[in-house]
Amino acid sequence: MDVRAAVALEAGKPLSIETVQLEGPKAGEVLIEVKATGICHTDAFTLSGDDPEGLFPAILGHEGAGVVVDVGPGVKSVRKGDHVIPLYTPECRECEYCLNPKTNLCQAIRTTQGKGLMPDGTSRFSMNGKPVLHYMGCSTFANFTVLPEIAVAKVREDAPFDKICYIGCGVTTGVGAVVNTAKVEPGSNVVVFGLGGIGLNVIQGARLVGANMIIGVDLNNARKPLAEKFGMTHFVNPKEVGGDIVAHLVELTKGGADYSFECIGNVKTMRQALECCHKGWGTSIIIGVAGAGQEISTRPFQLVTGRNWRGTAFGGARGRTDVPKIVDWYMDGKINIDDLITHTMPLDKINEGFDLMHEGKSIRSVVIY
Ligand code: NAD
Ligand code: AHE
Ligand code: ZN
Repeated sequence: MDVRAAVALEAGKPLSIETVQLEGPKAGEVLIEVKATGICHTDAFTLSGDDPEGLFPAILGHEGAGVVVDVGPGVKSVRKGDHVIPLYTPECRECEYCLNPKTNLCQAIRTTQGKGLMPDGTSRFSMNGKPVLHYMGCSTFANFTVLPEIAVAKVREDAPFDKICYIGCGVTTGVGAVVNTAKVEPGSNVVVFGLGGIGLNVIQGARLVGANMIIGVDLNNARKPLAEKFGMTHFVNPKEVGGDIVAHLVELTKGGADYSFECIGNVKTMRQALECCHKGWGTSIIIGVAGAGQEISTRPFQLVTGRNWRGTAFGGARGRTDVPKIVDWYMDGKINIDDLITHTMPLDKINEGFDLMHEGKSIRSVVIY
């Protein structure tokens, strides 16, 4: 079938709105009509050419919501008409990783997914007779897409697509990093580096679990009012701190953060996030994705003296199990998504969504099909 897609033809160029061809679902796959998709910083990261796994031409987008319109042979867990959220971290419930409670990183299809292909090693998308690659197993910058059934979470039908699409990445990543990965205890002091689409969800997760101080760090002062609305108690702009940001944060927390979260993707702020943690027990969680060739560093003494350095993907969530629950949290008013969706646009204006992100004017832009 013909579908409308924003195609990443090459690194560093705007997306190109094209009609591409999409094959129907094969065994174990489902065809989804995508109703809405968020634009995450990771899409911009891959489009920039900094992603070692970035391949072109590809259809980016991994933060969507839609409806199942067809299923391939053998599909059992969803059927036509189901409302679903695509999962870039699938949940097969059978692999060594799914059977280990210590991780959410299902590896059932990771190898082909990283090559922009479906599990059978081929692409369902093509343009002018040539294959166009999938992205993170989702490719939500197309109005229809095909996914393996293990990579969709069935969600309730009264939830609005243009809001719950954000649960496909940003909301789950931020809130999940607090709840699943760090397991932040009530009364903890928390520092969040980067108050964008991920960091603000870390902040609302920290408030949800009853954190004490919630310190937000960002170069953009315009982030302050919204972050306060989501639970931030103190704001720090590193440009306005006279001197060392780490020393400033350690003083503010009277000894260091119990938990810090890096939500930028900058290896320098990753080091600051670790080093502002409390001696003896502080834990820093890396969420930000850094470009090819970047490496983190610190004095090993920081770890010898009890700080912990960890990372998280998709907030430690097991998508088919946890995503429907997060949709319930939203529908029950436990978490706020609406105020983070600052802009909406049709597909043919998607490049404006990337511009707004780079200019620091948006938190989340959502494309509505
Ligand atoms: P965003 O662009 O919305 O937000 C980034 C924020 O960081 C902005 O507010 C910006 O002003 C601030 N910032 C930039 N440089 C800074 C600096 N040096 N000091 C302080 N603040 C600075 O991006 P996002 O969508 O929130 O994504 C954040 C990061 O998380 C990206 O690297 C993205 O790729 C990554 N990410 C990771 C996962 C995961 O599963 N691990 C999931 C989603 C996104
Ligand atoms: N491909 C990159 C890494 C990108 C990355 O770390 N992706 C996160 C999700 S970011 C969502 O916005 C992730 O889930 N990672 C785990 C995985 O298996 O990809 C690189 O550096 O090669
Ligand atoms: Zn994302």
